[in-house]
Amino acid sequence: MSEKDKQLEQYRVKDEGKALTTNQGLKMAEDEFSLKAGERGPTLMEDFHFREKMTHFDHERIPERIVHARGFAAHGEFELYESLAPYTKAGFLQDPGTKTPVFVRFSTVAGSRGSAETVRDARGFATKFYTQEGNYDLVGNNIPVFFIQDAIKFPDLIHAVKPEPHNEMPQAASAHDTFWDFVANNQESAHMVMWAMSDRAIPRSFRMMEGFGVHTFRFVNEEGRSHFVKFHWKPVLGVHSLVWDEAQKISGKDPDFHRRDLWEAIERGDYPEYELAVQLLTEEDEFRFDFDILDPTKLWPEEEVPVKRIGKMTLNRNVDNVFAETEQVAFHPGHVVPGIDFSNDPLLQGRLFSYTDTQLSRLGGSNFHELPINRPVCPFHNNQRDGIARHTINRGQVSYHNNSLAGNTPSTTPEREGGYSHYQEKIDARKVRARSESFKDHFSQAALFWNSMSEPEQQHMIDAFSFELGKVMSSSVREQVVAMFAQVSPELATPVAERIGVDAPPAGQPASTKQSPALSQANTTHSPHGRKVGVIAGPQFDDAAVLPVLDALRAAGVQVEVIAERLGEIAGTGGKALEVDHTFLTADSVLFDALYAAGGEDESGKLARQASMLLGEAYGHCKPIAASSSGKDWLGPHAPANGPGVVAGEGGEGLADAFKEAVAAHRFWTRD
Ligand code: HDE
Repeated sequence: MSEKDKQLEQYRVKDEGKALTTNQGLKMAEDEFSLKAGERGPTLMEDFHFREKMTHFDHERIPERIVHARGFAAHGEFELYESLAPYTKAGFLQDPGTKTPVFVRFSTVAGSRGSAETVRDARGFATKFYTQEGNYDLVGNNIPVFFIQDAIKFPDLIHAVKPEPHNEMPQAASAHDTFWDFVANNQESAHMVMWAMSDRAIPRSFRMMEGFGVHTFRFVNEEGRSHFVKFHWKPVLGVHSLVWDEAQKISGKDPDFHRRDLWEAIERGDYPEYELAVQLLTEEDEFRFDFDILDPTKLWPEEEVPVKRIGKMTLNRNVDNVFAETEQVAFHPGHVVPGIDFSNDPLLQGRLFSYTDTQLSRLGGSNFHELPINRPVCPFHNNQRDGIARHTINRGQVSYHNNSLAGNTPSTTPEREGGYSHYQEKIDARKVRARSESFKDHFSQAALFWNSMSEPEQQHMIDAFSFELGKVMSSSVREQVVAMFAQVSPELATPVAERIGVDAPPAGQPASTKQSPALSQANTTHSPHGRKVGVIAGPQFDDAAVLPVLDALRAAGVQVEVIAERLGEIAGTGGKALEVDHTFLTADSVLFDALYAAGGEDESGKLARQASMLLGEAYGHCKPIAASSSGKDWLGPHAPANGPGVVAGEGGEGLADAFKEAVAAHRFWTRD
């Protein structure tokens, strides 16, 4: 049990098997009928039980987060690989092997709390490290840059992307006029829009996306020397995505697709893992680049500033209660520990105000740090008092500093003994409302991203821009957007213009010819581990051919689920049985990474047709397909046996090996 888990244990309650009481502990003899004047008469004011139960219910909801309302979280631990002492004095980054409890919340940004999860959007990736020196929050996204350069524009951005105020449409989508009007008139958004229109914005799984701290932060070591640092989370399973048509269909078939995937992986012990990595720059390097390192619309190309992997986070426990933990957790980029400090990135500076402020209304007051999920695992003492729902019972007479009555305690801690002290950066400046000249190149890195994409990734982006702008009613906005992205690359803007009824932009040059191969998902880790394969079968399937394939898949970390005409068991020709997980009513090709047509008898005369429909859609989404025995008959014009990524054979180990390889490849884009 981690230290955080032990702390949470004090607050856990099991109601099962207990007597039902009021909140005052009174056992009740009746809980179904309110107290009435006669069996058919009006309810009485006196009914304290009814009033208490109903009042509590009436107040069950709290305001959802202004952004990132839809989220899902899990507990885990972070283990350090190597000491970062040369760069930072942060206690949890000193000794290799140190384990720190963590709580991580993943989220979409734009949708409301009940919205679908596979929408096109950035994903939040917020981590709370419960360190011995206090909580450290790394509140990041799965995209390394942001739409705007200055926090004062955040309300404008969010107003533009949220449902339009006059009709509250569309939900959890950027494909509408106000978002694209904002983009065209705030051109600093160009780089992040490129990411948002890429496959990164439709992740296959929370387990398969990167996380980024986005801003430049500071590490400060024991000698007071500072380095600039960018934080990355690298998923061990690699970075993988859905395709857009599939993502939209999943929104209907399973709006909980991402949380289900995370929940199930943790429940079956296949714990999601991410490596924490840092990019480091010395103070002297600050002006070495063709971009400003304080500009949050810029990344540090991994080929120019190496990414150093410093530890691994493992998510190994689901929450006990989503409201108490996931909903009430309060992240804040200003929750730092000694050795971690801020840069002057104007976006970060504004965030340092917003996060505490928003909790005051969301969590109802200033004592949200006392909620079990938010409490540090180390002691905390100060002279803050009172407020709504105060839990702590501070004893004694003194609640001010300086004092003599309590020996001037609680006392401050000198920096050399671990007290937090801000990095003493020298500032010599005028007070101005302005943007630095060095922040004004909005297109070079947008072009870098485009140039770094593989061909299928570029095609997906053209499709995404065409979809989103296809939903924009204003032709003026569509024209402005095309003109803007023509400055990134005409290769992108011209085909989009054609599809959305806008004149092609004048021929021009891309804003940059640079590439960063690390940005392409084509270069990520590929493994069958973590994938979900649907096995379509009927009674009298060839068990000698099929079962070894399923065993081999499971041994490679693949989740295997059987789809048949009805639930229960189906027996194979050799008498071995398969437990059915889904019928054709509850399964759909979009819920699987790959399908295996395992064959069997078509008792109803509908099996072959239903199987072919699933296989045809999986083929259309470029997914791996295997077929053996009579399952091969279910292939056809929509999923041809000789198509790329289709392995049709006799079953057994030969088929298993070829299919595992296909599952690892994830998609076969040449079908497109
Ligand atoms: Fe946030 N952001 N944000 N944000 N953000 C919130 O805080 C804000 C930004 C991020 O799972 C809010 O508690 C401003 C960048 C995540 O609970 C709010 C600006 C990045 C989460 C807020 C930004 C993020 C939030 C809403 C521009 C990536 C969810 C509820 C200056 C580095 C955390 C809340 C969770 C949540 C403000 C920009 C990440 C309103 C003002 C850049 C992952 O305070």
